Amino acid sequence: MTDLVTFGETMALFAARRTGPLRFARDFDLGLGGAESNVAIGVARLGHAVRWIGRVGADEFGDLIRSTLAGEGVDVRALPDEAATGLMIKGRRTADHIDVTYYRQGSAGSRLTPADLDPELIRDARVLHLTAITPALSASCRESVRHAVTVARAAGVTVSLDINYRRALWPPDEAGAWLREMIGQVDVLFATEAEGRLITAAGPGPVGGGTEPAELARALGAFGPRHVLVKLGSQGAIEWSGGRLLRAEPYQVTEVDPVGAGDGFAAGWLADWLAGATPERRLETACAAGAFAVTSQGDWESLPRRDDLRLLGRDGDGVSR
Ligand code: KDG
Repeated sequence: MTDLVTFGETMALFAARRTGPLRFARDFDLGLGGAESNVAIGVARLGHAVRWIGRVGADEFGDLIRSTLAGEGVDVRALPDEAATGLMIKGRRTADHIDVTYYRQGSAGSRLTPADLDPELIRDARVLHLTAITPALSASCRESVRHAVTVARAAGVTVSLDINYRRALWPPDEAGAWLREMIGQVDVLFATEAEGRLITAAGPGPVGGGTEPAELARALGAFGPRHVLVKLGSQGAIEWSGGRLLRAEPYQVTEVDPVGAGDGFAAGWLADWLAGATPERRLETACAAGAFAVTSQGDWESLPRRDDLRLLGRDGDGVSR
């Protein structure tokens, strides 16, 4: 049995080393990024059996994705496609601002279809983890999400959704409408405040969402999810579960690259949910994993293993001997 199954697009990622306009970047680090595969790596590092499904091109980048995920202990189902692997470019316009550009239209990853998702692979898992990036990629990707959720729900598999809103891929009203259609079928919802408001502001619904994060979390819970996680950045995070509100403070770390923090958070929470940790512990682990994610270049490279979690102790002196 797999603990968690996920699918989506993973791209080759070129990250500029130099700060300034991208056209002057000269040197790039080559890696990979994909919200779902970032979570897969994070959950695998925290000790669980994870499977990732997606399409990749018959190119060097497809091989990079296959071998990197396998090296991280993820069971990779990378289906070969005639289209090229998508690309993501990270420029550092200033030391504090990263510009992400995608070259993913018609990419291998966007050509995933429901037929690529063997129902047995979904039924075999305890959690199906999704993001709302996938439905924004193509009609067949949107259908694939619907198919996977139907299979998961019929089999009693817990459905997790991280909104991960990408303005470059679809406008807010379209994303909001899709999310409102979907949210009633989701057990665990991850959102930033702005993402949560895509749902509560998108039309008539159970409640308005209010201005306070706690009110927003409750409002999102009224749509159906059993667990609602609202990420508050420098304010930490809150969780609304079973009528109970939990709050966690952020960990103070030096931020090098903020991309991937949300995936780290989701990975930490899901790993501890799978491990049967207390609600307080899993929210702490989520915050810690999210904090680790920003401590180095790359969307997932600095995600923690179990042993690393203690390094962020709130009262440590920053040295291991
Ligand atoms: O959360 C980080 C991801 O966004 C990144 O790794 C790539 O999936 C990606 C996307 O669409 O931005």
